[in-house]
Amino acid sequence: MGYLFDKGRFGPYLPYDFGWHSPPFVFVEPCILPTPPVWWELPWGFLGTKALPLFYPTPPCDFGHYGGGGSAQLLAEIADLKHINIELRDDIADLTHDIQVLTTAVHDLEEQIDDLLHPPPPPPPPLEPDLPVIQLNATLDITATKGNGTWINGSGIPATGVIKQVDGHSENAEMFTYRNGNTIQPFGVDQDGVVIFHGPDGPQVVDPAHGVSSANAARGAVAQGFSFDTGANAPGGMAQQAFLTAGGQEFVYIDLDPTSGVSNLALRAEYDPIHATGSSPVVFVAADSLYFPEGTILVNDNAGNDFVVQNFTNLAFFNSLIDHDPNVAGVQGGPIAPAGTYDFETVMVNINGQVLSDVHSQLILA
Ligand SMILES: [Ca+2]
Ligand SMILES: [Ca+2]
Repeated sequence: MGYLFDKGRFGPYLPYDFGWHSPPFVFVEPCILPTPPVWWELPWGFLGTKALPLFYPTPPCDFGHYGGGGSAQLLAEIADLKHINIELRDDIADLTHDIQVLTTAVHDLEEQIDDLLHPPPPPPPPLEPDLPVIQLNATLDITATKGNGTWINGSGIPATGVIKQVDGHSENAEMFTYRNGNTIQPFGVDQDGVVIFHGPDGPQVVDPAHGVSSANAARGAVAQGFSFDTGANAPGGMAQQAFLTAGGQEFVYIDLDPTSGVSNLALRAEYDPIHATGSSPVVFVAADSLYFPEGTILVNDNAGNDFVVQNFTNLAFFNSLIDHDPNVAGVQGGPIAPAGTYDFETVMVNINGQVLSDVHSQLILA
């Protein structure tokens, strides 16, 4: 299909050769032909399989100034003679419309080609399930205390100054202290939500500035506490026995790698009143076989009650597992609680396997 414009308003001028050998033309006689003429090259594939170049006038231009009725008849006769399909159009509005249709079609095709050449990127991975906000300088739920503002564990450890996440009746809390001394407040929280603590390396020494009145060469200067409560915001919740035997899980990950790398001793809670020696019926066993055979009971003196299990751990307990010289292959021994960076993470998983909370801290000893 080619479009010719005439109807007495466009002049009798025909482009040379008029497309018998070259593609069909849309021809508009301008009052003043641009020099050189303006050609609009439309791509192949529209209006059949032929290219469609256009003359177009330089506005303003009086189309009505030219032509005569004879030109339309002439064009029709030529078209008939040459067996080409020509549609005579009336006015420039038709041409504008046609160009708009073509432009839209070209744009659509360009978008399709672009989609083929540049497929969209794969969708992002699913987001982590939303975890409760990490609360800093928080206080243990009263069910995880002796009722007098202290942890159930130990004697007189304040229930304030913990970090924790709470989901319904579950509370997952951690605390760092100068052992037998003051609570340590976080240095900061990194972009991944890891709460950073600073403390002294080496054994517990007399440190009045931090409330430590006695030394203990067999313990690191910093103690790491954790508390799992399945009956917070009472009444309600599940007893530890019901929670753990129904598939609920509680994990403690104790990093024993002094470097910025992580090598966790993974502990998993088990309801085990036979082996538990503290006020909690829960013990912690090796959750994997990295350091001990999986299932080995490692911590059985936990404090707590029917709903709570809590304890304080210390890097001195695991000193034989710590590689004091990362520059030499194998594990080299050395003094307790060596300077370094130790992650500490506590995780609660509900009976349906969904993570309830994940409190992740990092203790930097120097
Ligand atoms: Ca580390
Ligand atoms: Ca080493």
